[in-house]
Amino acid sequence: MDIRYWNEEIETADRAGIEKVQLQKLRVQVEYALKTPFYSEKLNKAGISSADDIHSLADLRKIPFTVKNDLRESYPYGMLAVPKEEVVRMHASSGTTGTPTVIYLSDSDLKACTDLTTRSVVCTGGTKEDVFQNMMTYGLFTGGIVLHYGAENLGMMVIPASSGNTLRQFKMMKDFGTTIVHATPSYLLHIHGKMGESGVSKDELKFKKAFIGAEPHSEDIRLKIESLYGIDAYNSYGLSEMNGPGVAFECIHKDGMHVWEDAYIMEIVDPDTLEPLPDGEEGELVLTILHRNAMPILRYRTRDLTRIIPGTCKCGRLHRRIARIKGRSDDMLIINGVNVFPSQIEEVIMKVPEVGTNYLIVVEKAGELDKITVKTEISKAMLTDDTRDLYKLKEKIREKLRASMTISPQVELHEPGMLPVSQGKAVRVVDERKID
Ligand code: DLL
Repeated sequence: MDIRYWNEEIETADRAGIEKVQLQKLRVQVEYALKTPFYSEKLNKAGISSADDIHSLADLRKIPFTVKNDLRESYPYGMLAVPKEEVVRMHASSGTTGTPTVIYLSDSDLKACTDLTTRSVVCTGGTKEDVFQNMMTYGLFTGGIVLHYGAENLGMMVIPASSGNTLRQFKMMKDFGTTIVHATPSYLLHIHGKMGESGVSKDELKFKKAFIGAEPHSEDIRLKIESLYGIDAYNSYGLSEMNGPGVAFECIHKDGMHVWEDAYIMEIVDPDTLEPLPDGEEGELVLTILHRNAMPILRYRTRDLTRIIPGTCKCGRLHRRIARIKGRSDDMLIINGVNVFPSQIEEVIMKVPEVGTNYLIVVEKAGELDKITVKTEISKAMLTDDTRDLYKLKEKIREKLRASMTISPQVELHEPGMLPVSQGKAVRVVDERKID
């Protein structure tokens, strides 16, 4: 197989080379972090008042962890390390319209981020001759625009299709000769069922590769996508706090995702004790971004569970690989690529006076897509045989959920006392999807 690099020197650097770059960059990030009220307090408490307090990579462990809530509490500009005029881009995590987690990039941050997504595309064998149809959502989400920039930087023709409008997706694929698609795995599977309706047949497409990510999926899902379309599908991992896609990507060997270690320091920790785990053991991924001058984030608890794959990859890159994400150490649900916390749902429904005290969130597969149902008891006062009132209430709850999250769940109303009550800790979520 033909191995190509985007930046051969750094991609094939040995451990000592990678660690040297990491230390240099970490020290710069600490200097930037100290300019923010949030980190200056945190770092000073930990005995770090300048980059000179970071002598080796082992000193990283002196730095306290950062969590999602820290970003929320610093909203909107509490973690900004440069004057606002130096910011050229912002993004927010998918999902909530409550207080979002927002990130900011300076011009040099954006260039570094784009370089990583170009590198990611190249490591799957993508070239400037490819036509790239980006079916990830644009908007505040990183999925669309961040990979868009990377593909464009390589010189590919980019079709900023975004998600939705399935029949047009196939028409564009046919008309423009799309060779690579970027989408969530559930969306790619979902649209396959509509190909017939679009009047386009597989033989009319030049489709060769897909980048799939933004949500957990199993090896079986990848194989299914590959065989349905007759393509290669590459797993892509990232999170908005760390610039979105381009944190870790599979290369042509599809044997785990290379974490770009000149750009991120990764640690795998025990989610309970937060102690580091050796390579090969599964734990929570903690990431420090190494080029984010506008908004440094140090030792971020991703909550994603994975392990480092021991050994080196045949592609020659020594950036270590992580296994596909096994789950999360918190209760965040990912519904068709959109992040949803059960607490957000609770907050919305409990503000509706007609709603009783017990509720249950059920997540399952409906065809290839995820389906979420919010089952809620109604209050005694609401008990009625008038189906119109119940219908109106259902619609009201649904509308409120839709307005506060970017998903539209099914709503089911139940009589008081009809939903199961657990003996111990309340079970609020039943997730019937399986990821192996
Ligand atoms: O999902 C960024 C992204 C966009 C990644 C496009 C890949 C492709 P967020 O909305 O902040 O950002 O969601 C991040 O999604 O912490 C994981 O739990 C989950 N996730 C992302 N990629 C994968 C993957 C984007 N390949 C959260 N496998 C992360 C499993 C994934 N889970």
